[in-house]
Amino acid sequence: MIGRSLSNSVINLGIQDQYAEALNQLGFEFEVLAEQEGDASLGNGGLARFSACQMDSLATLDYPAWGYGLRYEYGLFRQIIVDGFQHEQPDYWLNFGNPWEIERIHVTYEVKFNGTVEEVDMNGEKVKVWIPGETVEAVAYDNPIPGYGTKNTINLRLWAAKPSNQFDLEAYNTGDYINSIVNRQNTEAISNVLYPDDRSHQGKEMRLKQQYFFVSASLQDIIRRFKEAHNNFDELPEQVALHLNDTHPSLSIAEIMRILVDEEHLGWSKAWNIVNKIFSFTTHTVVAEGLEKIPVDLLGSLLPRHLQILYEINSNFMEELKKKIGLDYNRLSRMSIIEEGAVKSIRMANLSIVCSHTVNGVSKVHSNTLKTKTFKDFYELWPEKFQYTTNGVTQRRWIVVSNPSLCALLSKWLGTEAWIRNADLLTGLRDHVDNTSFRHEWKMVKRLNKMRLAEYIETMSGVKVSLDAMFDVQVKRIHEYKRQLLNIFGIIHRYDCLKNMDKNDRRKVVPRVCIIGGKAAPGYEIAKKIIKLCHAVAEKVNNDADIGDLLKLVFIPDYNVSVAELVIPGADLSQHISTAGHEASGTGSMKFLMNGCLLLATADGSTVEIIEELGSDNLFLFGAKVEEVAELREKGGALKVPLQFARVLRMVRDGYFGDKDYFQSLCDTVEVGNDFYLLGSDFGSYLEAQAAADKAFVEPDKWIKMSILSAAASGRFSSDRTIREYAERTWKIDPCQCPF
Ligand code: CRA
Repeated sequence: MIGRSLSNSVINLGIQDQYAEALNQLGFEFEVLAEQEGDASLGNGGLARFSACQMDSLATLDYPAWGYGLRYEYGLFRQIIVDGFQHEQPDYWLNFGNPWEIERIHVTYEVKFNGTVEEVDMNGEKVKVWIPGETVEAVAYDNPIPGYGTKNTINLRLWAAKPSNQFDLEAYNTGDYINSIVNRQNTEAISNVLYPDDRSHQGKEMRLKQQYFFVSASLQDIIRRFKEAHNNFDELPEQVALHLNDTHPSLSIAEIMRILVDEEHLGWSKAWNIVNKIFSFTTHTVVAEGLEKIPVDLLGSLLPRHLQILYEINSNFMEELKKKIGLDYNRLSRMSIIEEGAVKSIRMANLSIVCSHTVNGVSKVHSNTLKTKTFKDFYELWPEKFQYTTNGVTQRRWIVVSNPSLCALLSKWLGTEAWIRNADLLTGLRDHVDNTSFRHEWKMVKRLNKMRLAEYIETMSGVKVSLDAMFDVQVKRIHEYKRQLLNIFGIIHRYDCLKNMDKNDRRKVVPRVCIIGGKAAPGYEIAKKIIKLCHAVAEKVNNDADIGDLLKLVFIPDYNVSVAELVIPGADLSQHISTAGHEASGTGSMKFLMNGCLLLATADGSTVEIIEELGSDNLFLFGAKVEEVAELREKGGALKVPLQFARVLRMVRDGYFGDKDYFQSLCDTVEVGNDFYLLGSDFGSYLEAQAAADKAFVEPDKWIKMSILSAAASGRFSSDRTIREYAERTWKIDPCQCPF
């Protein structure tokens, strides 16, 4: 999820001024031109944007790394809102071409599917031969990723599916010309469209085809590049580290075994020893239900040889496991790569753990959950495999590109631009926090960014907002666990209080602009209802003359990287309010922190580490802790839920915001006894945290200090730190400077 590339590229290349000057001579303004670029949205949410940040850091820190992915014709859908409802439109981002990519027509590989496996005799030995039924061509498109302050530029190689010439041959042989053309179109469909569900991808044939297509092309490419300089596969682990970013590329394991055993004839145990040394794995998911499973039948018909390999890996693993733990059948079945049951499936996470030398979590909390719950059995078997590397974001994109005024201010007061490569230097801001001119300049920068954002809001939604109000933002994918509904209920409560106040009391209230943005997966009904409720409440609140500037609610449509670049610098407060234990890491909070935005958050994911850096006095913390959640859930209907919550729920149920019938099922999800994400039991402390934020906002000096301290604490959350940790601990690679 790269977003736009122009600003980032000229900044990283250090040619910003010359480029702007050259454009000027041609009669263009850089800022205006940069706005014309469309976003590359080839992913869903946090994981995809995190990958883009990792690429920027890999390039900047001179690591010799490549990224691989799919060149989707249609990226993540565009969200439009009609009458408060989300509609999805295709994102045909390649309409006018993509100036950043280089098509490598000579870098193509055949990717095969279907068919049968036969056993043949080769020099007296029985070997398995896969006779595929379908062949597709993968063509490479390279997207250069320039590092900052270095000549190192790394590559993001994306694969597009093209029909293979073999079809023509078949058509010629069989005379079935028309069908062969239709088949050609079907094959191109493999890289057509990105699946828009960001957490579950169970059992879809096209998705499996996409995964294998991506994995097979990438591995053929990696092995070809290895063979250019090496002829002994024993050297592979020394030369190549493969990182599985979640389980989506985990078929690589079966594919590389197939290449080494069937094509390179290394023999199973030799191949297995090599494979074990090259893979590392990061899981980005918390709940066991979110883990990818592929039905055996589906995999077997699409990739028959791979299924055999997976069975063999599993049977060897089970044998080894029995030697270690004995005949504990429950545990053996939990740890097996194959899940028995109504739909027999391959557990991609188990496969990845068994075959990787390192298993990473994305935050401390997440890693503890992995060790004590999700992968407890594996942790007990191989404690040394488990690590955690907290996610990060690149300050080049999230300050330098998106907040140029803050960038200039930081360099001025830190006396150097070195923080752009070394975010730890941001702690130096603490030295100036008591300086009034610094604080004044800081405030002016925030105001400027709020102005930009206010203009955007007015253009997008027609709502005029006051710059004196607190800009309170929640932007991320819409999910029940992220609890946008808690936010909306808080807003309804605020509105209700305002309505019941006399004029004198209203004058004391801190004005708020509540901003919500994010996409719902097209099939996720409840998430779509949350979007609709947000619009229904906005309609009521924004048109209430009693309320005026005291409260506004705006939904920003089509939240993407470019919108984030505008919204984040303009936020005073941002909300990261997932039910504790559900957000593996969260990276949005890190971007807000860097931009001097205060956080209102639960102790979930990376927020726990943010608190370690920032101190709990400098953010507004609330809600149940991870270790309390299970017990609260058990109490269920016996939980004490504040009266205010019941009142808000009643208002929605009674049709105070219209669409009475439509919202009933949404209300059911948070009704006492059914409230899985604990909105009711967290509501009281949520309101307290909101009140504390109001209180701090009326003391501008205090607020600005907290804002400065937030940015000062953000250094640890640079993806440069993340990548350095991966490089040193997981991949064991050194920086490698460009020689010219
Ligand atoms: N949805 C997690 O939920 C995390 C990112 C990146 C997610 C986030 O908490 O910050 O990954 N998980 O690590 C995911 O995509 C497949 O799982 C996410 O973005």
